[in-house]
Amino acid sequence: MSVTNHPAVAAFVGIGGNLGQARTTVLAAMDALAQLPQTQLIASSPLYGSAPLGENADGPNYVNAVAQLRTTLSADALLRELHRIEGAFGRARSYKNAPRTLDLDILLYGDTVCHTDTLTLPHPRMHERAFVLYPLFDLKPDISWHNALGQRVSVCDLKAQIADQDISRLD
Ligand code: PH2
Ligand code: MG
Ligand code: MG
Repeated sequence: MSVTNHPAVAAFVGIGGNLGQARTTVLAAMDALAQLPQTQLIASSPLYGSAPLGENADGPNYVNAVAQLRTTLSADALLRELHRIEGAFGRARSYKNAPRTLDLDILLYGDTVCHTDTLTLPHPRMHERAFVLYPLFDLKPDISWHNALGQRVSVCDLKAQIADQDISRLD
């Protein structure tokens, strides 16, 4: 791994899984994030359980959490590392929203707004998902970012809008 002079940014990573021992996997994924080069794990959210959400989404309930990182990896390098960790936990890629052992998504990477073939930032669906917004709120209740329309949105306002989604905090 080459050392870069990329400035340190705060990155938030969504963690989820619904196959196998999902709770154990999510906790192990936190440890794997803490081991990443050029990266510190700043905070990890509580765990949440919820039914699979989205088109074709099925299988057992998900376990989800969010990790806050400080990293000098570029967003692309971080994404590569996340894919590597997913692979180490047996992640297979079949159809969109297929059940999975481990999903690691970059939600926010500093203030970066981008849309490429491989990465869209902020995560294009995070604003509508309780399983992202609840743990993100736990970590940083005052966080806000720009959505795809360039409007500033806050986790606090968004969380109020998705209050109808069924989600429970796991202990
Ligand atoms: N991830 C998906 C699709 N649906 N539902 C829940 N509850 N949690 C997830 O992490 C999740 C999902 C695709 O990444
Ligand atoms: Mg995902
Ligand atoms: Mg993913």
